[in-house]
Amino acid sequence: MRLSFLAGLLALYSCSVSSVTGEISAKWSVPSGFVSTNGRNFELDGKPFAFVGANSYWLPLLTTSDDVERTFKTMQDAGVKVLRTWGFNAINGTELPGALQSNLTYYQLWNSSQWILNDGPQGLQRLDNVIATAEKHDIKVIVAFTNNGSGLELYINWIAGAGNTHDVFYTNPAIIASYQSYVKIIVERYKNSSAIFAWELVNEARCAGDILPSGHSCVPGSNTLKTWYRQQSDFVRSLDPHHMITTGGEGQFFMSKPFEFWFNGTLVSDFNFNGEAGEDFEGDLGLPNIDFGTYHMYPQLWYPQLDFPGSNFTVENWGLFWINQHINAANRAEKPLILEEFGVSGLDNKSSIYPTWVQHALDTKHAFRMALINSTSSSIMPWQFGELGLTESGGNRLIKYSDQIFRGASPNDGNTFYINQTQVWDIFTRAAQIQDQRSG
Ligand SMILES: *[C@@H]1O[C@H](CO)[C@@H](O)[C@H](O)[C@H]1NC(C)=O
Ligand SMILES: *[C@@H]1O[C@H](CO)[C@@H](O)[C@H](O)[C@H]1NC(C)=O
Ligand SMILES: *[C@@H]1O[C@H](CO)[C@@H](O)[C@H](O)[C@H]1NC(C)=O
Ligand SMILES: *[C@@H]1O[C@H](CO)[C@@H](O)[C@H](O)[C@H]1NC(C)=O
Ligand SMILES: *[C@@H]1O[C@H](CO)[C@@H](O)[C@H](O)[C@H]1NC(C)=O
Ligand SMILES: *[C@@H]1O[C@H](CO)[C@@H](O)[C@H](O)[C@H]1NC(C)=O
Ligand SMILES: *[C@@H]1O[C@H](CO)[C@@H](O)[C@H](O)[C@H]1NC(C)=O
Ligand SMILES: *[C@@H]1O[C@H](CO)[C@@H](O)[C@H](O)[C@H]1NC(C)=O
Ligand SMILES: *[C@@H]1O[C@H](CO)[C@@H](O)[C@H](O)[C@H]1NC(C)=O
Ligand SMILES: CC(=O)N[C@H]1CO[C@H](CO)[C@@H](O)[C@@H]1O
Repeated sequence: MRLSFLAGLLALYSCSVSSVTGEISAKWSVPSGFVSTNGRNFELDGKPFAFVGANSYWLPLLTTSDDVERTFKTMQDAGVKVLRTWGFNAINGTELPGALQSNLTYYQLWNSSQWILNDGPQGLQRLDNVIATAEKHDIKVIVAFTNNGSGLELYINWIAGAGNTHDVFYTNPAIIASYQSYVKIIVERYKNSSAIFAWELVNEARCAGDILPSGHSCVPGSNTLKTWYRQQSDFVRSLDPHHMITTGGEGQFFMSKPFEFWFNGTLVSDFNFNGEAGEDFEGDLGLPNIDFGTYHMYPQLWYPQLDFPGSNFTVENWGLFWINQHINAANRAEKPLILEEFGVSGLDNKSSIYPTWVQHALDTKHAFRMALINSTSSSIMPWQFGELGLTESGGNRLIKYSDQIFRGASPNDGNTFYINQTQVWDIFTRAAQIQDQRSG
């Protein structure tokens, strides 16, 4: 069933329909300045909204408002319209002394099965500043509620205790209640703000974590993640009728005939298509309160064996194939799509591979059901946006979880690109101009 024709008639009314269940979730009169969906497109104040976005998880960790301001100015000048950042920063009680000393941002402090909220100047007030500065620069923000590893496993360790598997996060009622009490605080804090683009349930959910393994009940076909996505998206919708909601998933499929690839003379079942990771991209996208699809793309990391003789695809071609699979699925679901994270390491790899990926993602004509159609395109958010000239603490304060600010440059995990790397920078600023011309 499809009702997208209605949305064209009623500019203030947008609705999405799950073809799987036939359930209807109508978002009545989205307030002005709020981004919503209209069929396969995003829409802002009744006009199409296509964009190039930025990922900068470290923005709320900065301690200096000038550095936040400076970063948003660079983004705005580059044509960035949407920022994705973390709405979580949880620490262990044992980490508190170091956090206080280094001015590390933290929102949740775990020292028992009940975390303590920090909404002070070193806590949520830093996220407030990021959202307010985004608004000033006409940039919308995607806010994620927790993270696959670091964030989610604190809930498991403190509530369910040691010896549990990663997937109890999705099923343990006390963990779900604790997660929801945090989500409620964040959503209610910013629910009136047009600077929020969308809520994101978790970054990169999988059955297994980086530390804890998966249990026996999170398997292909168990719908563990889909059930959780449904519960949590319904919960967020009950708190906030207007902002969009998405999963934050990497976009793995659960296909009845999963793709395989040749490796060293053997055909290998591909975890991105066989449901083993936990997601079911098409099924999840069909949920009534999942407004658009997200997918991530790191073929270089996911298939290190690609450099091995006897594999039958390249990093670049695998990316084009992955983009195609998601565009086709989003066309079937009649929902918009964001390539929400992607990256390769090395400047040469970036400047040779990104142009083809970006062009393919942004393309609005695709072969679909044997015909060339006006397709959903895929807005893009490369991982990750870099800023130079930061002033903070002499520019070398340790940032939690991974990287450092080095000589004023924001954290560089190998995928970061900066304005001084013009060959890469220009790929995205040109793409931003194309997206801008398609927007109202
Ligand atoms: C954590 O709990 C212990 C024992 O309950 C207490 O002594 C300690 O002060 C707490 N630490 C923090 C950071 O709240
Ligand atoms: C932490 O912030 C305070 C107040 O802004 C400042 O005086 C102090 O130097 C900062 N400490 C570090 C380690 O950056
Ligand atoms: C947090 O602190 C507890 C108690 O000190 C410890 O057992 C646990 O490994 C720490 N880390 C995480 C991720 O829970
Ligand atoms: C949000 O808007 C509603 C209706 O205008 C108002 O009652 C409420 O106080 C606002 N909440 C915040 C947090 O600004
Ligand atoms: C690699 O080979 C497998 C098995 O023949 C095939 O299913 C798959 O599509 C191939 N991949 C590419 C990118 O050509
Ligand atoms: C490839 O296959 C050969 C022969 O079976 C084996 O000796 C070799 O270890 C394999 N290489 C890898 C990287 O799996
Ligand atoms: C470029 O990509 C190739 C193929 O994945 C990889 O082997 C190489 O290390 C990359 N270069 C850099 C500088 O990261
Ligand atoms: C496809 O888009 C073009 C340009 O926006 C428009 O003229 C054409 O009517 C559309 N075709 C269909 C089948 O919607
Ligand atoms: C650009 O800035 C980064 C970060 O400071 C630095 O590592 C790099 O050498 C600079 N120049 C180029 C061309 O990448
Ligand atoms: C499985 C998975 O998605 N792992 C990611 C979890 O998040 C960390 C960053 O916190 C990434 O490095 C992992 O790749």
